[in-house]
Amino acid sequence: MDKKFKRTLVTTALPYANGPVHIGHLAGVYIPADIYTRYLRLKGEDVIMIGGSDEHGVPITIKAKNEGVTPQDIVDRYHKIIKDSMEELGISFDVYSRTTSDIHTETASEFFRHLYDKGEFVEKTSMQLYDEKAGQFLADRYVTGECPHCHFDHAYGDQCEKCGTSLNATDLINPRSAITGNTPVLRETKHWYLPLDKWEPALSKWILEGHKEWKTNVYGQCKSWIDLGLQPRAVSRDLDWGVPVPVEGAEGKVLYVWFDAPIGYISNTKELLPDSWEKYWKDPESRIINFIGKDNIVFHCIVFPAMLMAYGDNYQLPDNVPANEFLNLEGDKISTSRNWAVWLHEYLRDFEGKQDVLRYVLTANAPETKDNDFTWSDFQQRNNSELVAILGNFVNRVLVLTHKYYGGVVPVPGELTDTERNTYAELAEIKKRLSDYLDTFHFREALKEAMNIARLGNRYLQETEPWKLAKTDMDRVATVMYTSLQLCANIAVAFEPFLPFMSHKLADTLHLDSLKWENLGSNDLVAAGLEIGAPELLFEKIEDSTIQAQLDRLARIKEENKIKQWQPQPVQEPTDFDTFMKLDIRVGTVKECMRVPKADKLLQFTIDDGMGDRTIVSGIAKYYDPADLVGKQVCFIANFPPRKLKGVESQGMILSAENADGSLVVVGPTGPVSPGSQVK
Ligand code: B3M
Ligand code: ZN
Repeated sequence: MDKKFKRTLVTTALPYANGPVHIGHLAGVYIPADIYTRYLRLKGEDVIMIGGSDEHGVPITIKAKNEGVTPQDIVDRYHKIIKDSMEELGISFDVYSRTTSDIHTETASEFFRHLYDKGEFVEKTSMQLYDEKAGQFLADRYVTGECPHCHFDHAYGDQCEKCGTSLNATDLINPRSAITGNTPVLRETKHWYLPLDKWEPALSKWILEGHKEWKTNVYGQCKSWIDLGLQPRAVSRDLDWGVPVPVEGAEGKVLYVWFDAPIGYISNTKELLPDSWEKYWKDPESRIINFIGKDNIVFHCIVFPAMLMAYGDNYQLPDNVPANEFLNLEGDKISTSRNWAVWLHEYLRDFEGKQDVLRYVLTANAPETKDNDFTWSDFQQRNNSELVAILGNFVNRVLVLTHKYYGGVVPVPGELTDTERNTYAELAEIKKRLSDYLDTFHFREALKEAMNIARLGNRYLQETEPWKLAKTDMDRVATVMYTSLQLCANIAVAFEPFLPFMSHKLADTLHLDSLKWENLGSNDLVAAGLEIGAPELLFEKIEDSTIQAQLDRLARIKEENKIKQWQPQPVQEPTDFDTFMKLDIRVGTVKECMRVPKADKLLQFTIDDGMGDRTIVSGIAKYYDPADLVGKQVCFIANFPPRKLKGVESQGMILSAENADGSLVVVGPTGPVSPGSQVK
């Protein structure tokens, strides 16, 4: 870092309170921000991390409508789940607030009013989509239709999720109202626009010339936006949920959610530090880091900075915006509406006490430079062969041996040999790389370096073999155990940003009173003569059955989604009665039913068709227990030519209906019928 800052404000994207948070949010935003903040705290820097729920916007009102409750009910419910679950995961916010708070409403209103009074907005009357049946304007996600760029049929009025283009609702081809399904009409309405074009030269200079060090994905997106030319953007909406536009004659209008949400960073800082919040925002010796996901880049790098420049009053622009790409789940895009996610609050319930495992896996797999995939088998493998086998194993061996040889008291070391000197030299190298990676937001690589301390420890034990030395040279054992305990203490320090639960547990066992980054690399963190705590396992193996339960859950969700998305087949070409009459459909009673050997799909029926016994083979074995069908009446086609299936001659075809999930249900009369009756 070229410039030394006095303090840092870490902001985290405000999650929409229309659902709980999932692993995608965590890997993209909250875990990296928490690692970074904890690291700065360990360095003794002045840093605060702020967050809160984004409680405005159309998705929340749509959800409320669907459930027949108020938007406030929705955000109250999810704000609590989000706040509690993040706290339980150890995301160490200094404040986690919400955009329905009074302080936010005031701050956002004042911000708008200030720009309004300064003449920073352009007022424009335009034609907007209006749903006559619902009696309201349709903003953003209230409209769906065809994307004018990629022609995806389910684009939203603010963005096409297929090609990522940001849209205006009126750009959509064949727009439909999300409330009533009606085709909306155009109606005139007035809104306030922020003229981004005015700020284009300043933004271009600030980012394209001034921040070449930003991540390439972030810099690249900003560049293509600026190259395309910036347009004025509406900052108000015709809605009844949000911060009211604080201007006379603006009844029924609220601030656009993306106008008020980033101001939430300011209100949250105010809430935390009512008297000193300004120094984090306005002192050039402070810096602001925005942790976000890639879909939020334009708002944080273009729109909000333009708002801050327009406001003036020394507001600082972010120093860095280390946005991440997306995390997929088992190969598919995470989706709140399709329930395709691992939800944090459910993880915490299913994997009690395993916060660090999730933090570890999501950091090791963070989508820093490209989209990445979370799979449960990778989760298990990283736990079992990295956390248990490398990290937990090293620490456990050291603690157990210290208790075995010294009754848990740290021994006085003898002369150091080259082995110790090389080990400490390597530790110093690791610290340097680890710090560099953390300073530059490369958290995956940083985590690998932290793990290298445990690897170093295992190698050291392997080389010195204290369990063999114990038979001949207890002086040497003292040096080895002393050195190994120092490595354990270094692990407690190095892992604090990543795995705080493990780190603090280990620090307790070793009675380290405070963890400081400057202590990393030291060879005297645990003093000789100190009695350490009893060895406790830091990690435990995760069994196949636990993983299978998660995979089963996902398989069930896939099935449910298939059923939800199921639509009846279109009706076939017209036909006539004569064609129908050519099919001889009859009712028969099942006398016997059994599985066909070596054919897992087939059942063999003996049917009483009124004239005698008829054998029919049918591919429904997956859906029925044969015994359940005996005595039932079924419909079958009687005049198909016989054909052989797995060696059995089938004299007809039993009719069944295909369900949404693909399962088959046999069709029969609703009341008793004489066997052999015709179906007409
Ligand atoms: N709520 C969008 C999101 O969750 C939005 C972020 C606001 S940050 C000021 O993707
Ligand atoms: Zn598109």
